[in-house]
Amino acid sequence: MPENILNRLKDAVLKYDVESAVEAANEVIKTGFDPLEAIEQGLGDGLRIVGEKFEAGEIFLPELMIAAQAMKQSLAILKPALTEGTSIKALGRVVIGTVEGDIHDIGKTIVAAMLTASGFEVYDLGCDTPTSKFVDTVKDVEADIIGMSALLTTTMPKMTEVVNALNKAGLRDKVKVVVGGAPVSAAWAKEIKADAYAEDAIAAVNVAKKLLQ
Ligand code: B1M
Repeated sequence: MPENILNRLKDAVLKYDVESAVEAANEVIKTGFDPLEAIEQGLGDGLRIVGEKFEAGEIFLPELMIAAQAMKQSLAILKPALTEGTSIKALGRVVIGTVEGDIHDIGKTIVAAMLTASGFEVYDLGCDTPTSKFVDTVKDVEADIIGMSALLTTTMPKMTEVVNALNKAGLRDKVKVVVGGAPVSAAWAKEIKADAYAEDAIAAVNVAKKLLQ
C-alpha cells in the first residue's frame, strides 16, 4: 500500500495529471499515510525527474508548469496534515521567502510548513520577495531567523543582497540567516556569511532549533 500510493503520486506528476495527483493526495489524508513521505518521496521524486527531462530538453515549459501545478494542488491538500497538532508554544520567529526574481516556491512552502509543524511562528513572504520586504519584516516581527530560498543560480546573489541590507539596517547581529534551495550549498552559505545551510525541510527544522539553543 505505501509503495502504491507513492508510485501513484509520482506517476501523476510524471504524466502531468493534476486530477490523479489530487486524488492520490486525498487518499494519503484518508488513509493516514505520512504526508511528508508522500510529498518528498512521491510528488517530489516525480518532480525531480520532470526537472531532469526539462534540463535535457526532452520536455518544455508548459509540461513543467503542469507538473508543478500537480505538485502545488496536492501540496495544498497535504500541508494541513503536516502542521496538525502544532502547539502554540513558539520556539522562535522565522521570516521565510524565496528571493527576488525567483518564483519557485514549492520547496520553500514545505520548509515553512515543517517549521510551523515543529512549533516555530512562521511569516511566509511567498516568492519573488524584494530585499526590502525581507528586511522590513525581520524588523517588524523581531524575527529570530530569516530563511531564504533560491532555485536559480541567477537569483542566489539576491541572498547576498539581503545579508548586506540586514547589515546596513543594523539587524544582522539580531537575526540568524539560513539559506537553502537546490543550487545552494554549505560553501555558498559560508561565502555569503549566512549562519547555516539546510538541505531539506527536516534539516531546516534541526538547524533552526540548533541556532536558537
Ligand atoms: Co524551474 N527551474 N524554472 N520551474 N524548476 C529549475 C529550478 C531548474 C533546475 C530546472 C532545470 O533546468 N533542470 C532550472 C534552474 C537552472 C539553474 O538556475 N541552475 C529552472 C529554470 C531554468 C526555470 C525557468 C528559468 C524556466 C524558463 O522560464 N525558461 C523558470 C524561472 C522563473 C523564475 O523563477 N523567474 C522556471 C519556472 C518553473 C515553474 C514555474 C514551471 C515551476 C515552479 C513552480 C513553483 O514553484 N510554484 C518550476 C519547477 C517546478 C522546477 C523544478 C522542476 C522543480 C523545483 C521544485 O519545486 N522541486 C526544478 C528542477 C529541480 O529542482 N530539480 C526547476 C521540488 C521541491 C520540493 O524541491 O525546491 O529543491 P526544492 O526544495 C527542497 C530543498 O531544496 C530544500 O528543501 C526543500 C524540500 O526538501 N529547500 C530549502 C528549498 N528552499 C529551502 C530553504 C531553506 C532550507 C531548505 O531554508 C530557508
